[in-house]
Amino acid sequence: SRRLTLAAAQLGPIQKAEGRDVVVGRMVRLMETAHKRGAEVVVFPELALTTFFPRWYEEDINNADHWYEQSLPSNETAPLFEAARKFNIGFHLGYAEIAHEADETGEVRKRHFNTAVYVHPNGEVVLKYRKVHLPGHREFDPKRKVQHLEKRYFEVGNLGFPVVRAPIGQAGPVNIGMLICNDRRWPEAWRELGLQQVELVMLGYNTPSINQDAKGFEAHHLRVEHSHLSIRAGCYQNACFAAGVAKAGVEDGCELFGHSIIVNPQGEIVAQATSWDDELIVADCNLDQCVLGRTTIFNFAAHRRPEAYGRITGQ
Ligand code: CDT
Repeated sequence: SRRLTLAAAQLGPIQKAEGRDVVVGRMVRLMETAHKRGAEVVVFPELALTTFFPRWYEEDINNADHWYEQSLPSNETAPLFEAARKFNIGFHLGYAEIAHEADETGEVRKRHFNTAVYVHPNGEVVLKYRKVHLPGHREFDPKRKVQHLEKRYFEVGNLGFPVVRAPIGQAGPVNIGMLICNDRRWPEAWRELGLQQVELVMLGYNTPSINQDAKGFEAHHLRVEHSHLSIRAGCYQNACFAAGVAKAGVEDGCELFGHSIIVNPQGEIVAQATSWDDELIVADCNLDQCVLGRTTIFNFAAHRRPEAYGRITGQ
């Protein structure tokens, strides 16, 4: 059987004033723990290197460059790459990316994305994804106690939903794909990965415990429930594993709900974080479990009916 020892490395809060060196030190310790527990891959959250900065308004986005990575690795992120090599462990990292590249008009300019990469133990970036579903708003909203300015700080991802076959540990080549935070709530995003036979979805998130738009229509306890529901359904309906990994705890007075999970292709939670701090959860994943769904009820070639889905495909 194809077995993969998968670790999800939840991060506790990162305060606005905290430097990347402190965070990277915490992450390296989690990688060491992951290695000791036999993990072959470790998944870190969305925007793992800093506080969840889209809660802070900056009038001129050019003054916000310090939140982004200009290159990977950099001096500050190099210890992650060194740890990967030392512990022979692949890692998934969510970060804010500045890229100098052409836009749809062909003009080369500075662009900002909410990005994730999977890095092989040898330091090679094997897969990159840029977040497609950006929640929140673009302008300062005086009605909100806490801003959620992802639409200000990021462009919509332009890489689609790639899946690559990457060598991971003893399992050999594994079909890996990524989603970032809000993407997990969109079945279309999961299906894009499922149609490429994804076996492992790496997914980081930063989700506030309080939904400021709820106005009494979403009970507080449903915040975590909706996150888990989305990930479990995505795994079941696309016959894959996922590591859903949170940034957790109170960042500068704003609470993020944690509850990181690893889910199997039956939609079962096989590991769950219990703290709101740095915490490693590990699961032994038998990738052969992806075969049942893929060859029976979710055999897309046999049973899917795209001709009836015109509204979704825009045809
Ligand atoms: N980071 C992220 O995408 N968070 C969203 C919360 C948005 S609230 C405006 C999420 O879907 O979890």
